[in-house]
Amino acid sequence: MDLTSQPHRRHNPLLDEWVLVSPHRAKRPWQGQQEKPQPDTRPAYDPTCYLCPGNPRTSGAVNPQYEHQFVFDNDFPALLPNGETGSFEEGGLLRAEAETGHCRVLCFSPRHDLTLPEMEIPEIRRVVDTWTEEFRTLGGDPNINYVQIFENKGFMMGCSNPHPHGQIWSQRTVPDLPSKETRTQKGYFDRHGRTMLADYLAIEEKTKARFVVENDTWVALVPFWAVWPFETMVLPRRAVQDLTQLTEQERDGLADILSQLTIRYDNLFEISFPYSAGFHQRPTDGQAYPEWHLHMHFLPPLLRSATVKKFMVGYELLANAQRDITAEQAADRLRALPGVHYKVAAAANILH
Ligand code: H2U
Ligand code: ZN
Repeated sequence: MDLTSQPHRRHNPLLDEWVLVSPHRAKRPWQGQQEKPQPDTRPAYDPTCYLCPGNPRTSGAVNPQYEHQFVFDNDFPALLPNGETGSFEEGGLLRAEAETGHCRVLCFSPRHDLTLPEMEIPEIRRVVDTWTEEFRTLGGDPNINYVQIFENKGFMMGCSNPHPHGQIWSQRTVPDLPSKETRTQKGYFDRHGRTMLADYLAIEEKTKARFVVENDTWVALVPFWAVWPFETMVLPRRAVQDLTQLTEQERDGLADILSQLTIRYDNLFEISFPYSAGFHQRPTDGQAYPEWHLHMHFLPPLLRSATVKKFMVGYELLANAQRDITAEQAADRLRALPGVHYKVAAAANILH
């Protein structure tokens, strides 16, 4: 079967879902940007920003003069720690359960004008350490069985504030997607005695056709079954179940791979590239999860330029996901981009 020109379906073994791929429709989707991006005019400190150091938040709390990272309880949390317990049922079809948890906000940097690709790697490493400690503390709570660490970046993704930040929601139940990934990874581990993603990485390693960037401890690749045009997965070479099991070298490696990947994302259309990204890790209910292989998903909406996004509509909403450009084409495109941020490159040209 020809994966480069024939319409076909690809299977996602993590979610046990399919994506329809229509490569014959991809008429040169990478002509580069078509409109001039708006210049980025963010100041290093914004007196009106509720995440900048020293500023008041809506709740009346005042942020400390933090120098690296700052984590606080979300003032408008989707989950409450001491909520009601109990459930609701009617006729066997209407079911509801009380849910409890914590919502935290993590500022990656005191600088209002930076994002991950513009931060120094040692500073990203501190973010990795903060994620790890949040996972350890929240996951250690007996009432918390799953911790979701994520970042929503860009107004296109519904992010309310350009100040670099992410969120951490932790809760009593395991939400749908990590719960599906637990089921599929366990099925694979029970049959093969190895994690699904270790075996997947070994297949990808043979050709590296879908690799974007790699280092000694991590790989960022466009998964074979990617849905979003420039979707990637960030995988540790060693199968670990959660962030707390990473060695010092692997934490450094994660900071490096995040820098390398997000710089290429920004360079793709020479804009601050929007995405939703986050970790998938083992549930924190105290059971053993040898099948779990920690990873990150990057889910960016853009297709063709700074403003042309992929729409998940019609067939996608009613049948299943579909894409035109193949995962291999997306990986080729990302891999070929320079590893120096376009703003840094532009500044260096001015100096010459
Ligand atoms: P997003 O922009 O990624 O949605 O995150 C911002 C979060 O910050 C959002 O969940 C919270 C919002 O509830 N927030 C506060 O906790 N305090 C504030 O003063 C404003 C916004
Ligand atoms: Zn700010």
